[in-house]
Amino acid sequence: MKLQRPILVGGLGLSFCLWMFQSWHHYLVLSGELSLLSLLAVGGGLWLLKQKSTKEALEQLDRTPVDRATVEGAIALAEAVVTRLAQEAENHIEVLGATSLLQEKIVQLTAELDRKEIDLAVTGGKSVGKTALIRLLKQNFSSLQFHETLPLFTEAGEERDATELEKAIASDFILFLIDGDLIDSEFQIIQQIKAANQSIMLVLNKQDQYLPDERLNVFSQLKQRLQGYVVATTAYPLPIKVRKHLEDGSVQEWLEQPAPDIQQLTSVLGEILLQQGEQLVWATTRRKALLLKAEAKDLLNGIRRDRSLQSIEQYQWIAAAAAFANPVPTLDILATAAINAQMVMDLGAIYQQKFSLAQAQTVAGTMGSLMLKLGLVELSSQAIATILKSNAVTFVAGGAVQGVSAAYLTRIAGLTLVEYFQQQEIAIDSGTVFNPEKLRQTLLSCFQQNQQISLLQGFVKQSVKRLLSSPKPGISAV
Ligand SMILES: Nc1nc2c(ncn2[C@@H]2O[C@H](COP(=O)(O)OP(=O)(O)O)[C@@H](O)[C@H]2O)c(=O)[nH]1
Ligand SMILES: [Mg+2]
Repeated sequence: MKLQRPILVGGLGLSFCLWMFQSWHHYLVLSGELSLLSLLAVGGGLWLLKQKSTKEALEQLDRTPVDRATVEGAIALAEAVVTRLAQEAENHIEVLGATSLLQEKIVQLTAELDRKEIDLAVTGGKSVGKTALIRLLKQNFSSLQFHETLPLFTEAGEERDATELEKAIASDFILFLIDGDLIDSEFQIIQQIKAANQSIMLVLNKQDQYLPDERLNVFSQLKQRLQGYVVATTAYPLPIKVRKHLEDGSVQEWLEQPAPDIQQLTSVLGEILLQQGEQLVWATTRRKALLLKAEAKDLLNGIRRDRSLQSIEQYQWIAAAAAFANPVPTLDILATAAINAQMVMDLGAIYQQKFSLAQAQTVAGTMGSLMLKLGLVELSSQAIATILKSNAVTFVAGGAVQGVSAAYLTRIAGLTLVEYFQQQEIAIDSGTVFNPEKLRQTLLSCFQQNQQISLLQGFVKQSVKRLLSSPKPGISAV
């Protein structure tokens, strides 16, 4: 049995003796100056092998280490996207406010790198001892800023939990309190915090409420479920009844308030702040930079999507009119009109991805043959033909199926490109590599999204109206 973390010893229960027996070898090697006697003399709340535990705590923080250069890189990237946004937002009044706010935040980020105070969030369920623990910690750590979140897992619901979690993740370090075994919802939250690359320490409070054997049990369970670090505390022990038998045979009773015990926590926390305080601040700054970049990218994508949709509409009606005026077998639609290399270039330009005409033709060709291979052309022409018939628009002359299909496939191609470009990292200096496999996946999911009968019906109606109102031979109809 290998000791992964210190074991809380509250007395000499059976499990403790077993543990002693099984790990005697480990014990002799590790505990150096500790004599067996001093071990036997320990009372409740004492931790063994403290030195090792602190070292492990630092190793087990389970956070990708962040250095200053990495954070500066993240800020620079966010700044580039915000700058781009500011350029493209010029004619979009609706995002101007948000854009200038992001610009201000970018400036603040650089200053954040040298922040000295550390923000510590204390979170967990209701009445687990958050307030009591903070009161004690304040006496030990004057340079820390404490934030107690509202209690999680209450009737207030998951939405509030999410908000509180977001606040906690915005801090530099999280203490997550529990006062019993870890339940599933708590485990989920801890996983979310780790996924956000935020540092967390699990604090098992109210140790005074456990029997020694129970403590070990709870601990070994936690040990199995978590890779992060766990400490145990008693922030506000219940009073103990003391009874004294006097010589005259009478009995005196009174309540005594035991001292709290958060020593394990303070020593590990102290070590972490000393060794990693700067890194914690950098990690927070990096998270903020990533968030900022994502926000800016969202806004930018919104603007670009609007422009793209306008462009796609134009090309789709051009294709429709051409196919309507000059009907060809549906399978030839692609070859003649549907996927226009010029549209690829236009959309690419909106997303700062420059294509030469030859490249754009390759992309258009790839999409066309993909659509054929995946059976999208046949599927959609059949569906469109069925809708046209069932809507009794029989008066529509031959070519309607071709016209609507051409429009539809052009639209799918355009939406696919938009989706594809959006998923690319915002290209700051262009030069992105074309990824046909990604394009194939995007095409499929776009097709599926736009294949619902109700959507298609709407599209067919709109197209027919458009085709009938456009003067033949239509190319000028746009
Ligand atoms: N027995 C015991 N009770 C505790 C301990 N810590 C806090 N409490 C009690 O738990 C209750 C809730 O504590 P509080 O700090 O307000 O919890 P919060 O809701 O998480 O802020 C109070 O009655 C505290 O006295 C502890 O270590 N042992
Ligand atoms: Mg409280």
